[in-house]
Amino acid sequence: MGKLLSGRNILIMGVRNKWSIAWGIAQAAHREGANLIFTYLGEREKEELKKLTADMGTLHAYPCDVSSDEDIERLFGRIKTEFGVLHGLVHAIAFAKSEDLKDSFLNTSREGFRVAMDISAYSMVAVCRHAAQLMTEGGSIITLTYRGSIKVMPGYNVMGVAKAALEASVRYAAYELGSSNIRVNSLSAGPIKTLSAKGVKNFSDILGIVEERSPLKRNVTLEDLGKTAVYLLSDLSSGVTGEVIFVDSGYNNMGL
Ligand code: NAD
Ligand code: IMJ
Repeated sequence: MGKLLSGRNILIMGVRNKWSIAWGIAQAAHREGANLIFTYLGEREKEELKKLTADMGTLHAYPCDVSSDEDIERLFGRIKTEFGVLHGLVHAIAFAKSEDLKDSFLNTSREGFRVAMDISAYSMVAVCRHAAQLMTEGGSIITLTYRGSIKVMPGYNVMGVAKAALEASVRYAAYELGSSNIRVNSLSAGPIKTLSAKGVKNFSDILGIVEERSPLKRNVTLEDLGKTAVYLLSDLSSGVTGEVIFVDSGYNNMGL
């Protein structure tokens, strides 16, 4: 079989370092022949991207803070000028204030709730709208979610609410973009030790529970996520849209 993503322009948002899920997906898409375009949040992430992509050829990377409408508009303007067409988009971005990811969910402030929803859910709606304009040959958009959207994970708190909004946004976006042959899906990852999981209380216990109780008896890897992302970004998933695909060693199916 030929490479699954050759000739496809794919925008990857959310690489922070080599542990980032977005980086796992970027590597898998690169192996399948995709032309990768990256966004980064700040200078530190830009330097990290330069190092990570050193053997991938020319780096196409643009700054984008998704809390800024101007950044988002500028980003897609530049992609339109430099690439014309977009075939894929990976949204792997989430943020909540650290004080809202511990202790009491009910103590979430109005501002903390707004920030989590803005960066972790609304940003997907905004980038879908802009990306769709450039997906003139059809396309595939994916985002990353977590089972804390449907079940209570102590400490995940306002992020669980934001992920529920994100998953619902995926369904509405999929409905609107279907007639343009643009598919929108989310990939629900099991726990992975990234910077976004650092500092989570009892994280190694959580990893241990998945290893012990999941059908596959192991935790998922960046490669597992990368391969499913390739499936969702490629024509292999041509009939799939609006879905939440679990890549969690099957853990979500367990009752006990
Ligand atoms: P990560 O920290 O490597 O990635 C998070 C990214 O969000 C970073 O690149 C950061 O720069 C970016 N970001 C934060 N605020 C931003 C803003 N205002 N504008 C632009 N970018 C911004 O961690 P990760 O675990 O790879 O997270 C990627 C996605 O995967 C997130 O949506 C997360 O919720 C999801 N996820 C993670 C896990 C896990 O266990 N690590 C499990 C399921 C889902
Ligand atoms: C995050 C918090 C609490 C419990 C958690 C997580 N569990 C897992 C995560 C069990 C797996 C990681 N995850 C799925 C996330 O979506 C993380 C998002 C996140 C993490 C941070 C940490 C640093 C910070 N803000 C954050 N915002 C979002 O300041």
